[in-house]
Amino acid sequence: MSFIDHAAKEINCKIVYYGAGMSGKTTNLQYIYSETSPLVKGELVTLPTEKERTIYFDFLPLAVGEIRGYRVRFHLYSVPGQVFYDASRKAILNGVDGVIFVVDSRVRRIDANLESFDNLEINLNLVGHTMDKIPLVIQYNKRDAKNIMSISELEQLFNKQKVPSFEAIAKKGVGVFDTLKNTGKIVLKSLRQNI
Ligand SMILES: Nc1nc2c(ncn2[C@@H]2O[C@H](COP(=O)(O)OP(=O)(O)O)[C@@H](O)[C@H]2O)c(=O)[nH]1
Ligand SMILES: [Mg+2]
Repeated sequence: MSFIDHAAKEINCKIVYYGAGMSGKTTNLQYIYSETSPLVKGELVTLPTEKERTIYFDFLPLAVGEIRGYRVRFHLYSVPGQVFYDASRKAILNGVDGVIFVVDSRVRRIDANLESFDNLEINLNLVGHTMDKIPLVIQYNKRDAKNIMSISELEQLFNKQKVPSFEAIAKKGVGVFDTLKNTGKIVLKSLRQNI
C-alpha cells in the first residue's frame, strides 16, 4: 500500500524495477534521471560496486503531480539482480505499489530472466502480495542486441497474465518512459480507489 500522509497531504508510491542482473534496470533509472526536470526529481542514489553493478539498490524520487489536493511522489527503486543479494531484494519489495519486470531479451539470458521471475513471485508472496494482484508491467529490454528472442516467445514465457508489456532499448531511452508512464497509470488507478 502507498504511504498516504493525510496531515502533509502527500502520497508516496513505491515502484520497483525487478529483473536479472545486467538486464538494464539501472540504465532505465539513469535515463529517467537524465530526461527529467530538476524541479520534479530528487537525487539519483546509486550504489555500484567497482564492477558497476548495483549492490543494494538505486533510488530516484519523482514528483508526478496531484490527486485531490495530495502531492504524489513516485519512489523508483531497482534491485540487485545477482542471486546472492536475495535479502536486499526482499527488503526493497516491502511496501511495493508496482513492479516493472525488466527482461533481457538475449537468448543466452533466458534462464537468468526465468530465475528472476520465479524469485519475484516468491519474494512478493513473502511481503504479502501476489503476482496477479500487484500492478505489474513487463519491459523487454535490449531489443537492439544480437540473438534475441521474439516478442511472442517472450510473451509466452513471461506474460501468461497478459499485463501491459513494452519493448525497450534502455541504453538509448527507447521505451523507458512508455514503461514508466503505464506503470504509473495503473498504480494511480488503484490509489484513487483508496483515498
Ligand atoms: N545493447 C544494450 N545494452 C543495454 C541496454 N540497456 C542496458 N544495457 C547495458 O547492459 C548493462 C547492464 O545494465 P544495468 O542497467 O547496469 O543492469 P542492471 O543490473 O539491471 O541494473 C550495461 O552495460 C548497459 O549499458 C539496451 O537496451 N541494449
Ligand atoms: Mg543495477
